[in-house]
Formats: sequence, C-alpha cells, structure tokens
Amino acid sequence: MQAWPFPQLPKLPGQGRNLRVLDTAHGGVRTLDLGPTVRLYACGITPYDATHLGHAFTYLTYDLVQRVLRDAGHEVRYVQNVTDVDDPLLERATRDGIDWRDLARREIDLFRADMTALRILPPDHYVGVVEAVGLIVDMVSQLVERGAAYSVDGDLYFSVAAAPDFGQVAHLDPAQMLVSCAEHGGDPGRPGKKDPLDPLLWRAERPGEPSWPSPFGPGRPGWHVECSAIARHYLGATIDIQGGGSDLAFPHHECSAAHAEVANGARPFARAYVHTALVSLDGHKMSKSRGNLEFVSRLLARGADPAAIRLALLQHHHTVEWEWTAAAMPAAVERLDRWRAAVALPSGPDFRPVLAEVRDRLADDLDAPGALAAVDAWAAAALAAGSGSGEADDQAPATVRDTVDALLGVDLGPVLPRGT
Ligand code: 5CA
Ligand code: ZN
Repeated sequence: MQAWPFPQLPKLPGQGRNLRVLDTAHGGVRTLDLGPTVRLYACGITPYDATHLGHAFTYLTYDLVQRVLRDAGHEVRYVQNVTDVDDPLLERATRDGIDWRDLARREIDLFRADMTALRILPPDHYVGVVEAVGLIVDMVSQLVERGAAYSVDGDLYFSVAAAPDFGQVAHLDPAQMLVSCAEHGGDPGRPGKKDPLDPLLWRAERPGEPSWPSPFGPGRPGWHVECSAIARHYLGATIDIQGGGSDLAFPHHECSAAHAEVANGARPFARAYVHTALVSLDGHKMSKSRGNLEFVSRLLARGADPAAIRLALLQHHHTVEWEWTAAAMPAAVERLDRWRAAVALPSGPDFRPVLAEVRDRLADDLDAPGALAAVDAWAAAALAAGSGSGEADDQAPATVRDTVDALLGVDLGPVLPRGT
C-alpha cells in the first residue's frame, strides 16, 4: 500500500558518526557493524484506532535512526507492516458495526496524515497483511515442511522447541515469558499445545471472520509470522535492525525471529533489536485497549503546530519511559519560538560546534534530549548576541536551521530573504 510523502532532507556539511544503540538482544549499547545499505524493519500499527503519542514516539525512534544513518553516509531500506487483519481490529469493527476493511482504511489514512504532519520518514515499502497473505502462506508452508509446525483442532502452531535461539531476543525467564505471552495476544493455556509458549501460525476459518485459502485450509495468519514473512520478502533473510515499542520484545519479536530463523535457515534474523520505551498517560501505558490516549490528530485539530508536537516527543530518550502531561506542549512551543527567532537572525555563533554536538548526541544511542540542549545553547547565544556580535557567522542561522531539519526533523520555517 501507499506510504506517505518523503519530507525534505537538507544535506549537511561533513558527515555524521556511526550509530551506537541499545540492542535488546545484546543487552547493552553497542556500535552497529553496518554495511553501505542498512535494512530496517519497524513493526507498524494495528489500524483500529487513531495514532496516539506512544505510536508517534515509537515511529520517531526509527525516523531518528534513519536520519543518523543517512547522515553517516548509509543508504537505508526501510519496511513497515500494517496489521490490517487481527483480533482487535475485527472486534472493534464488530462493536462499531462497520466493515473491518473500512475501519482499517480509515485509520491507516489518519496514520499517514499524522506521520506526514510529524515529518516522520516513510518506509520504502508499507505492507498490509491482507496484501501479503501469499508471502505469509509461503513461510508457514516452509515451517510445516521443516517439521516446526503442528495442528491443534485445525489451527497451526509453531513449536518453539524447533528454534535453538528462542529466548535470545528478550532474555526473559520462563515465568516472565508466560506472563508476557498471555498479556500480548498469546494463548498459553490452550489445551493440546506442545509448549504453552508456542505461537499461532495460521488460524483456521471461524464463522463470520475473514479468511483466505491455503494448503492448510482456509483461515488467516497468526500475528508474528506476518512480520517474519514481510521482512524476508522485502529485505532478505537477515536484516540489520528490527524495531518497535518495548511491548513487542516478547513474544512478538522473539517469535518473529524464531519463525524467520527456522524458515530461512539463517541466524540471527536481526543483527540488532531496538525498542522504544512506552509512553504513559494517567499512570498507565497509553493503549488502545485501555483507552487512556492522547491522539496526534486531536492535538492537530486543536491547532497544535506539528513541529511543537515533534519537539515535545524529542524531549525524551527513546529508552526511558515517560508520561505525557498537559505541560508538554506549552514548553515545546516556547522552545520552538526561541529556535525560530534565533535562525531568523541575520547571523549567529559558529554553526560547527552545534552541528558536531547534535550529530554526536544522536549517534550516541539517539540522545535526542542532548541534541535539543545543544541547539538550545546555540539559540540562547545567538539571541543574546542579537545581530551585533563581532564573532557572528552569517551562514550559521541557515546551517543550524538545516541541522535541525535534517537531523531532528523539525521545520523552523523558510529562510528569510536578507534585509527582511
Ligand atoms: N501491529 C503490531 C505490530 S506488528 C502492533 O503492535 N500494533 S500497535 O498499533 O499496537 O502498535 C504500533 C507500534 O506502537 C508498536 O511498535 C508498539 O510497540 C508501539 N506502541 C504501542 N503503544 C505504545 C506506547 N504507549 N508507547 C510507545 N510505543 C507504543
Ligand atoms: Zn510486527
């Protein structure tokens, strides 16, 4: 399906550093060993409700990853899926009395509009499960051939015992795995399974549910295998970075990796697993199922500047959980005003230290708060000096504006013609 438009990306002087990032599977921050082309996969939305700020924070993480990688001279191939058929989507459509396809279409359109407003770099391939059923059936068939699948009353399950590295993504102990499995769409208590953790690969047709033909009978894909199959088709058997919110580490990324590794015969599935910490509201993780949400579209409808929403998110490190509060927007607007005023000056302090610092901060595990502090310091110095500083550089405002645009994705507005 169609993604959303690619925003402008100014070219900056010089080149950025290699990315160091917290890799969940490795258990620490490390410099990624990347080739000229980096293959990135981020798990996309289940389109049954509008984009909340938690989703936006997660997609901002992979936007920053791409900006840092591109600035360091890499080409990025980026794929994102859409879980456009799954239990929560079907349940919501039934509850609201609308067709599940119409619900998905409406929410995907809204997501695209939100991503465009926030200037999130789009994927090269934006792929819905419905359009990828053939790829998914191929992967499930291979898992069946490899003896890694079995049937429980017609539903196909993957045997985690077939995956030697199962557990190496999230590093949970067995009791934690069971809890997390039950909380995230698994069915550890279902009788007839070989291991309570075995995930569903193919769900046999139920009355009133959408289904597709397959060699294992009509039905629909299980959740985890959609990402393994889509990633393999568009990026190959081994990818560089698998991303998503930290709620996806287990069981989703663990199981997607296990499916891919057994089907492809290549380990590991992803060289690094980058997870975004969850955003809360009213003391709980923002979630569609709980309903404690603040939507990007609602903020925009109330007249919020999308650049200010982006700044409000950038104020947080992607590995630290945080809570959205009403104070976030006024603070971001105030910062945005300061930055806009500073880049509108005819000259300002040398741009090189701030460019170097923003690059270094972002390459160091996407330290967005550190990058904001560097721009704050430059803007404060520029505004304090006004236009009369003897040390001032008349290229600085434009280059800082480009730095903030290219690396942080924040649009500070057009360059004012000289003399205005
Ligand atoms: N379609 C699946 C992935 S294949 C899914 O998890 N969809 S989702 O709509 O529930 O979430 C979309 C993305 O937003 C996921 O990466 C998820 O981890 C992330 N996410 C969900 N809630 C939050 C939150 N409160 N804070 C940060 N990220 C979140
Ligand atoms: Zn996924």
